[in-house]
This record gives sequence, structure tokens and C-alpha cells, in this order.
Amino acid sequence: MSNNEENAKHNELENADRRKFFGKTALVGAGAVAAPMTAAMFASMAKANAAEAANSPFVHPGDLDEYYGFWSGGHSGEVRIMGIPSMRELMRIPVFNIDSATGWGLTDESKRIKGDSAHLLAGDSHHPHMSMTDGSYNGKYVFINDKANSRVARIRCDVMKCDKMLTVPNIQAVHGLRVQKAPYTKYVVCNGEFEIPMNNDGKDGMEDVSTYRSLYNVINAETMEMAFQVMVDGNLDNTDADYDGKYFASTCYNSEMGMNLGEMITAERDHVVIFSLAACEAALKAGKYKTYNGNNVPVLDGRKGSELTRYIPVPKSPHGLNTSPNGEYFVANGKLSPTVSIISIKKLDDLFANKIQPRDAVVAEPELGLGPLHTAFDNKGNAFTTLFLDSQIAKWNVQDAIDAHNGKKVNYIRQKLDVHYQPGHNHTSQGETRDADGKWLISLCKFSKDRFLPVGPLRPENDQLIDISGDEMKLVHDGPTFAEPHDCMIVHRSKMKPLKLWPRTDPIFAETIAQAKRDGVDVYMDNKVIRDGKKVRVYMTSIAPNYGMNEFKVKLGDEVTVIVTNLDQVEDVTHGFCMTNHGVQMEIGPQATASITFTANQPGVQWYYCNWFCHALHMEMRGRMLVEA
Ligand code: CUK
Ligand code: CUA
Repeated sequence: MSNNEENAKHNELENADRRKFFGKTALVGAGAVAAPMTAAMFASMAKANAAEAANSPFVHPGDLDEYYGFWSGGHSGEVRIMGIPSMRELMRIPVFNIDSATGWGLTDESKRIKGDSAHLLAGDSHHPHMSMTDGSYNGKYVFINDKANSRVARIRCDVMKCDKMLTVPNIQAVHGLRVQKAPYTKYVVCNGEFEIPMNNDGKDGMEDVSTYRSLYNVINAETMEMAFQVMVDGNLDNTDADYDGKYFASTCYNSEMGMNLGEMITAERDHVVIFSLAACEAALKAGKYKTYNGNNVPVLDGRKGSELTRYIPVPKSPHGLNTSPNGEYFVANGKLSPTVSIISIKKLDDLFANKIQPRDAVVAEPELGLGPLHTAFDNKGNAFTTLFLDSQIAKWNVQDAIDAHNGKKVNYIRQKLDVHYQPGHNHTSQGETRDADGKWLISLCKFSKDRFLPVGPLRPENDQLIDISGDEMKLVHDGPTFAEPHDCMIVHRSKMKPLKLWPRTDPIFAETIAQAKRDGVDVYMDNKVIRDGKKVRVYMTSIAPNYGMNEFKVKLGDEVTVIVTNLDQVEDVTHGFCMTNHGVQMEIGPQATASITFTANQPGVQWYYCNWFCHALHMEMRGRMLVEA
């Protein structure tokens, strides 16, 4: 069986099991049905089911989606998990934002993870991408950039929480982000978009822009530390990797190094920068780098003429950069040009050996329509490109486009589908991996205009689901979303192994438990108040519907840390801790330990309560803190 057949089988079995269960509950209510089903009714139901079997977006109540979708939350700073094809929002993962439900950004654990940027309350997430092994998703991590504060974060897919965050030095605005696809995700790569003076110390004023540079950033995926950076000519926009672990490619929209819009779009051509990973690693090993801005991150010189890079001229201001799942092509999307540039990855060895000229690597430049931004792929050699200005998706055949470029009379455009409205990214099911399966396409539309009930001047965006399993693209679902899913990725559920309970040894709260040990506290047994000068640590357990401690006393002005351990072993029983009038809220998942620190600045009795529904007596799950004046 192929992977896909296996997956389909697996889903069938799982859904059959679940239906059996739901079937029984349905029987209980059957007596209440007034009119018996007619043969015609059965026939029409059977017909509907047969039609659905092809590629149905309808997921029956109680049935599970076939795919997980990871959506960036744009300037909301979060990442969302969607079920595909139902387009049901399954979860939100706060990352660069603050979240009062889970306490992300408020708890001690999340502040430790956010590290040097824990004081920042906002972010702008664009590009979620999952770690891979041999060009397939491995279900381990999702990486996401923060354009607003030049950060990259990692989400652990077993618990679906952010576990690492890095502020990238020497740059401003991390934009395009991808992972090394093969042999495995050793590196996460991302673009520094805004060019800045090197060094950026304010000494040279704003007049001279000759020292302005953009850097390509290579991050160790496991440690989430900087591996190295590569200085380039021009700025950088989007990026992707090949399937051989050899090359990365990035688009550049401001090769002029202009400082305003007029200056940025004067040149007829910008470029795609190709990075040779082997050449970069060799330069790093040989110590051929400099450091800037007083930090010790190695910066390699990949400007024009360097052995680390090649610059391929393409029509001006390209945007998206996408690798075809057969590993053969990088596609740079024209944005201001109605074309995309197809770069043959096979020819890159010759390009680096100076056997061919940069433009020789471009094997076609098909015209698709106005405002091509991003391209996705199926498993049949077709590509789907968003046309921002035309509000369409163009389906085109890659080989036909290359043949047409070579003079053959073929129409490479297969179809143009109206989407609503102004699409940015699009994404096919598993389309950025070897396992592209040609089933679903998502169009992330920047505007919804008239597609939903009006909700005031601020409207939602519109994420559209398109069935691409047949010859024709079919729009099957509109999904309103909040600001602003730039990008998404879709992974088959068979690749994912999320946990049901927290491991007691989880690294996310290991430091909290280590502190408890230093205090002589066993967080799974003890309910204790430890005083440490002006600092007070309050350890308590929780089992629905009780905290292990119903009252404790502190003194006015104390710095209080409340550490709660959830002893419930039951899946889906999460407790909360909220100290009223203190802005203190957090989630404590089953078997997890979580802590939050605040100043006891109000004398008197202060109630704390559980703010995650957990039990019929959830309202009663509360206790008192006395703050002595
Ligand atoms: S970017 Cu938003 S539409 Cu940040 Cu990938 Cu192209
Ligand atoms: Cu515990 Cu609600």
C-alpha cells in the first residue's frame, strides 16, 4: 500500500469505530422519530454519501478531520490549528502574543521561554513550517517567525505549545521562513527583510546608506540558537529549500537598496539569491566570517562575487518562493510582474561551478495573471498560483510551461478560479513535502468584503477551501478568520502524535520543579508556603474540584509565586488559577505544573478561583489569600 492508501485505510477504520459508538447513541433516540424513513429517503441519502466519498469537505459530527492545518495568526501573534477539510478551528497556540486563557506571557514558564523578549507583548507571525525527515513532515516541531520583533519561535507538536524563542541579532524583521527538508531539519532558515546599517549604532546618521545590509539567517533547529548568518546584496523576502539538503533560495524585492517606495521599484530586475549550504558550512569552519554589533554570531559574506551564493536576475519585486514537491524547481513569484520564474535546481551545481550563466538556470517564465504572490503544487505536475490583483488562483502545468518556453505550442494554463478576495498565500495538502497528495488547496484571502454578515468596519479575512482532486478546482468552503493568516501548512493526521497528558518530566516546567526541590517540596504531594525574604512561594496541588490549599497568608508588598500542580489523570481536565483583581490567570493541564508571580499590593482577603471549567463544583473550586498590612 502507498502511504496515502495506508492513511485512507487508517482513517476509514478509525471513523468506522467512532461511528459504531455514535450509531448506538443514535439508536437510543430512534423511538422518537415520528415518520418512518421512506425508500426514496434512503436512496437520496445513499446518493449523497456516494457523492461525498469523492472529496468531501463535510465532516460529520463526531468524525475527525483527515488533516491538521497550522495557520499563522499574523499580527495577532499566534498560531492556530485547523481541521481540514472541515475548516473547524481546533486550537490556538499563543506565541508572540499574551493570552489570558492559558497565561502565555504571564506565567513564569512562558516568560522563561520568551527569554530576552518576555517584556514584548505583541508580534506578527507569518510563516508556520513543520520539521521534516527526508522531505516528509515528521510531526515534531512547527517553526514560526515574528516579523515585528525579529524573532523565531518553535512549537512542540506533542503538546502544541511554544517551547523555544530566539531574537535574531543583526537584523530587523524576520520575514520568509522555511526548514531544511533533507536529510532532516538540521537548520531553520529565515530572511532578514529590512536592511540596516552594519553596525547599527547610530553613529553614521541616516544620510549614508552604503553600509546597509540584509542577512540570511541559519538557526540550529534543535537548540534554537544562531548557527550563522550570510550577508547579501539587496534585501530578502521569502525563502525555501531544496529536497537534497544542498541549496536554499530567497527572493529579493529591493536590490536597489532604496529607502522609499519610489527608490525600491526603479530597477527592471531584482533577483533570487541561491545559498550553497556546503559552501557556507566550509566558510564557517575555515573561520571566514566577521561579527557585528558586539555579539559573537558569525556573519559570512555572501554578497555578489562570493562563492557562497549566486544571484539570478528575475523580473522586479518577486515575492513568494516555492519548491516543487518533485524537488526539481524553485518557483519565484513575480508580484509586480505577471510571471513566475522557474529555476531548475538540477542546474545549480553548474551555476556554482561557473559552467552556466545565472539566467541559464531559469527554464521558463510563464505569464499567469496580475499579482502572482505564492505557488502551491499537487502530485500531478500542476501548480496553483495566487493572483493578488486578479483575485484568482491560476492552475497551470509546470512541464507545459517549460515546453511553451522552448517554443512548443501548448497552453500551460489549466484553469483560473475566482477567489474572494485578494489571495496572499495558498497551500496544498502536504504540498511543500514529497508527499503532496493533490487533494486540497487553501486560499488565504486578505479580504472578505461581502462574503459574510457585516461586523462593523473591520471585517474578517476569508480562508477558502478548494477541492483540487479532479481536473477542475472547485471552491467548497468559505472560512472567516481573524487577522491575519499569511501562510499555513497542511499535514496528514497520521504524522501527528499529540499527547493526552503532560509528562511529569516535561522540560517546559522542569525549572519550576527544580526550584520546588530546592525548597524541599514535592509538588505532587505537598501544599506548602515557603518564605524566602520578601519572596513567597505557594505550592498547591489541584484535583477537581479542589485546590490542595484553601487559604494562605502573605504580607503586603511580598512577591508571591503560586505554583499549582494538576494531579488529575483524566484526559481533558484542565484547571486554572486566577487571583481576582491581580491580572493573574493561567492554565494547568492534566499532570502539569505551572506558576505565576505577582506582587501582593492590596491588603485584605483576596479570592482565587479555578477559571477553567473542570467539574460540576467548578464554581466552588476557590480559596483565599490574606494579605496582611
Ligand atoms: S508574506 Cu503575507 S502574503 Cu509574509 Cu509570506 Cu506573502
Ligand atoms: Cu478546576 Cu475549574
